Amino acid sequence: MVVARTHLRERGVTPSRIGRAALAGFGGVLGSYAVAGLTPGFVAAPIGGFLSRRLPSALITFAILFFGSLGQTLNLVLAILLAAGLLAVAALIGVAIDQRTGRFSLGVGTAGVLGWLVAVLLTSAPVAAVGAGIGIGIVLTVGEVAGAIGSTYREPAATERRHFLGSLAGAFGVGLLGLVLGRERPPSFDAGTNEPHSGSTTRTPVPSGPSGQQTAIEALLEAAEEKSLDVDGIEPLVSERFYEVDVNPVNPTVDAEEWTLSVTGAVETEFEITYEELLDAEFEHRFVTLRCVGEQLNGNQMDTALWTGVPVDALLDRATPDSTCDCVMLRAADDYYEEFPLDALRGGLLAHRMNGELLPRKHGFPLRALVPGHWGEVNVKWLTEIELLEQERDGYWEQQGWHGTGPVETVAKLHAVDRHDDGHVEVGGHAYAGTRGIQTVRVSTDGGDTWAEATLSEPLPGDDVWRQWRYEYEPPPGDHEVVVYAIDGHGDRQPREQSGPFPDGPTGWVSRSVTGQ
Ligand SMILES: Nc1nc2c(c(=O)[nH]1)N[C@H]1C(S)=C(S)[C@@H](COP(=O)(O)O)O[C@H]1N2
Ligand SMILES: [Mo]
Repeated sequence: MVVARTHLRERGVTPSRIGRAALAGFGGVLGSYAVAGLTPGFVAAPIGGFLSRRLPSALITFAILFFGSLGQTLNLVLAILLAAGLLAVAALIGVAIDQRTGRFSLGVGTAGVLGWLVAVLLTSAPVAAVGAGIGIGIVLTVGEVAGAIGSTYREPAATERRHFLGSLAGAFGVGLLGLVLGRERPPSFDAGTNEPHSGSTTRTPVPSGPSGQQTAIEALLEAAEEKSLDVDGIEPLVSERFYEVDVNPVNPTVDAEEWTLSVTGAVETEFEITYEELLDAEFEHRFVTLRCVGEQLNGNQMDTALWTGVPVDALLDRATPDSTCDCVMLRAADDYYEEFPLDALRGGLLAHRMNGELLPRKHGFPLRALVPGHWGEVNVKWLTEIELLEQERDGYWEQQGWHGTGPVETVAKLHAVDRHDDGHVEVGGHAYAGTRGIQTVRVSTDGGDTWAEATLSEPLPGDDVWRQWRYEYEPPPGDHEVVVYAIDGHGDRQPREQSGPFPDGPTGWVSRSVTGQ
């Protein structure tokens, strides 16, 4: 240990210099963020993707169940630390060269170029990688300048300290720059708008919307608003905040002009279709609900939107499937893949618009699959390939032990408990049973002894969409238990037996203790 340390010191590697290199490493990450934003060009993005693919599946499942989307944030933080570490090594080599040759410009130049190289190797994005090199360069240079000011009059230790503090200031500077510039990215389409971001140079065409269809969409959305029950604390029939679940911490940025969708594998004719051809194809608007198999029973990962897209059957017929297993694998630009029966895909929609806007990046721009009545995970975003298989295979989540490729479980959620001025209590939520539809929702306010029927929202057009329910009652004195369950369109009651989300979705009746008068 001691020998190694002296050895390192002889080579010009001191704790303070390691500190400066570490700061320069962070400077590199921040510089990369300033240029690339949260896109695949960001140095931490491929590391995050690697982590979510290579971490033990038990750990991933644990993170999803206990941290939810926080798990993704933890993954990103870890990826940023690792990226900073790699870039710090580049910076340290530069610092050592400076020390041995006495030529700072040679040292900082080497560090910058090595940092750039590391970023290119990680992201394969040579232009965006320049940000990493510049970030390292700025931190080392500010540190050098700070240390050099009046250094002849000071103790060497004080100079070292100045070097370090200067580097810290440099890293802060690059960080501020990163926050300002990085948030302007990506130069693609962001959630909820179909405007390219300001200052972007994207060449992606921005279709003005299916001509004359915008009014049809508006009319449908308006009708949905009118049908929404007026209950405080529950989402309207078209969700205002649509949940998001991704396997990678950074979403892919797909250039629609370069993008194609191919239909491959066990088919008579393989073919490829461009974004333009897809927008020209006949489309329809559908209200569709999605629900994640990994959510808690009364969780918030169930939402509805009005989607515009091309019925998938048209493409399947054109390819003429010849699959012995009658199964299909959907693949995506983020290396995600899910396998399930071909029959489930039939009748599905390939959506390129959501609530009238171009599909937002986080929901799969330019194209996502909507598979009627099935758990969210097979509704593949950033779709690039529909492969007809000869043999069944596991998808991404099934390799992690999940069984989430089937139809959704029936659920009635309880999200609102509102007290009215007249002393009444109003409870409400959403109920969803995939393509089986919702027939009835029943509510008990005495822990399940007696039951009453809830009021349901008028059904939306579409056969894979939720309904809202509400129920008003005069509360008894003291605490009481409100319990709710749904009956699906086949007349089947939501299973009562409680189970957690892993591996095939949560089951049971939602119940909640309410304090009475
Ligand atoms: N390409 C790709 N598609 C994906 C995912 C993903 O990580 N990558 N997540 C899946 C999961 S688990 C769910 S629940 C839904 C969520 O869709 P949303 O993020 O639009 O709500 O997308 C599915 N499609
Ligand atoms: Mo999911």
